[in-house]
Amino acid sequence: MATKSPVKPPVPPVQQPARDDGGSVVLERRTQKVKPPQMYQVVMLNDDYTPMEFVVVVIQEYFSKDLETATQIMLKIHLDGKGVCGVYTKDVAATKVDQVLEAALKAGHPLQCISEPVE
Ligand code: TYC
Repeated sequence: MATKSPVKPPVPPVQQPARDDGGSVVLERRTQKVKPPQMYQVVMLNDDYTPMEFVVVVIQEYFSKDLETATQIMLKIHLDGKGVCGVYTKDVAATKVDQVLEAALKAGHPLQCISEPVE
């Protein structure tokens, strides 16, 4: 004769909706697990040799700025020693830096730029 194996109580599934006192089903609030990515700013540095016109063209071309905005950014760099050209995810910022350095090298200008995490 077959004997019945003892019935185990069902294991409650993880993350079941909870019940409040009134018998209604409520969803528990969960802490946000997904954070926005760390952003990086591309900072262009001043030097005494790169022509202003070249810097303006580079800012327009690689940072999608109009002539007026690019000119303002270039003048800020010229006066303050450095300036932010744009803010991107890490990979995009690194690509922008590469593009600017390659364009400067090709044109024979010492223009430098870096990317750094935004605080
Ligand atoms: N200082 C340069 C000049 O007087 C112009 C310049 C501006 C160079 C911005 C670099 O990132 C720069 N010709």
